[in-house]
Amino acid sequence: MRAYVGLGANLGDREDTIRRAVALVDELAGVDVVSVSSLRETEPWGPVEQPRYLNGAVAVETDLPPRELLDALLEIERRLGRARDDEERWGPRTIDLDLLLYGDLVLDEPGLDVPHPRLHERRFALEPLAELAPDAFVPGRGTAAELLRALDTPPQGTGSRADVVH
Ligand code: PH2
Ligand code: MG
Ligand code: MG
Repeated sequence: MRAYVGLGANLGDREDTIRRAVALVDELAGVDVVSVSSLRETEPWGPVEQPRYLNGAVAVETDLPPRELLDALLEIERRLGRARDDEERWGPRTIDLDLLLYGDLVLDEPGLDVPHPRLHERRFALEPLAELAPDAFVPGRGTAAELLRALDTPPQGTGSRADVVH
């Protein structure tokens, strides 16, 4: 199954943490990272004042069912020092791994909402997804490229090449 995982960090050495997260995802049994997007510096979205994020995404090929993939991603967040209990919603984090898409599956279960419920409205998630797979289909909504074009927020990261960390 092809799945897409969003990557975000705005505390500590963001790029190092994201690179380590990608390596750990690739090391998971039953998960291969097949492509990694550029990492973009993005303005924090949401009500909390906080540092800028580095955001990206990876495409994975996986045999794991979605719940097992999600649990493995949460375990990697913990290994990289994230302590969810101490966090505020929408607040800063050392690493955030979000299951954006899992094939064309639609799930609405406790803790497991696929596609990611806010993917279609978030440039920081859609931009790297569209870079990896412009035709990736967000069930019920459209392709990544279409959703990105439909956003009314200005481009981030790609607007200035200096903002894109390759
Ligand atoms: N994640 C959040 C809240 N706000 N803003 C950006 N730009 N990128 C993120 O990954 C992000 C955010 C909490 O999950
Ligand atoms: Mg997130
Ligand atoms: Mg998350």
